[in-house]
Amino acid sequence: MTNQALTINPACFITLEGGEGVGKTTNVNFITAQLDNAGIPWIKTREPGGTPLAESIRNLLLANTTETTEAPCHLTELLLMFAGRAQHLDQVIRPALAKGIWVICDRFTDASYAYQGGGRGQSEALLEQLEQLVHSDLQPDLTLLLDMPIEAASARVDSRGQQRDRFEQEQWAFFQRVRDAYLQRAHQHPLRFRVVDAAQSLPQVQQQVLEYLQPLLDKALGA
Ligand code: Z5A
Repeated sequence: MTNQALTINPACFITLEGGEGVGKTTNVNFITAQLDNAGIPWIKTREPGGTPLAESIRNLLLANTTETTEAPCHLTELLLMFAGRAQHLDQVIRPALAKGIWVICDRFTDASYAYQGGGRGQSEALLEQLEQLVHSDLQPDLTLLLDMPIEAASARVDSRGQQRDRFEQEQWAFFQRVRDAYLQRAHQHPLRFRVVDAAQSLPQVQQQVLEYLQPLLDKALGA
């Protein structure tokens, strides 16, 4: 368990995490609206993806496999996640932060700990090595973990009526391990993580998100 103080940079790097359908994208948009209200410059981005090359890697990672296509092995999947991340950091995240622009990112390295670590069983030591290699000097200022039971989140995904991607086709035991790994990450990094009860109504979720965002806004605005 680490217990470093929450670092507040001039521009903040905020990540949203959680399983499928918990409301990450919805709340990224809610946060950017709050930043607009406060007159704070921002970009929103996502992982895997965030640059043209990293989006190509995303397509490889999410594509459903058929009889004629090859599924990435677990190590390939992990390395592709970090390859895209290295590109995303270099082309988008670091340049924006350097210019004082806040970065709101839909998933980041905690997702690799949850999915490739918890879900696929890759070792924490390997994940830590890759994290060190790719961004030893940079961590999110705030990570909002949207947490809710997997059955209810899955129903939200189904209600969209879209085809499920390669990850979304996994079994419930996989998603339960992912959820458990996320909660363990939050427990290990209590000053960076804030856990939001994503099963609440959207106004209630957003009230909690705002409560966790407010200290960063106050700091930025000198309140
Ligand atoms: N992945 C990985 O394995 N390793 C990594 O390192 C990274 C990612 C970075 C793609 O992620 C996959 O990549 C992901 C893990 C893997 N796979 N899975 N599963 P993604 O982020 O693109 O995919 P996703 O997690 O499936 O996102 P999503 O389906 O778009 O869900 P979301 O963004 O969390 O939810 P949403 O679109 O905001 O909301 C879902 C619906 O619920 C929508 O209709 C909303 O209007 C509704 N909603 C939202 N909040 C509420 C509340 N509070 N009440 C009621 N309804 C709500």
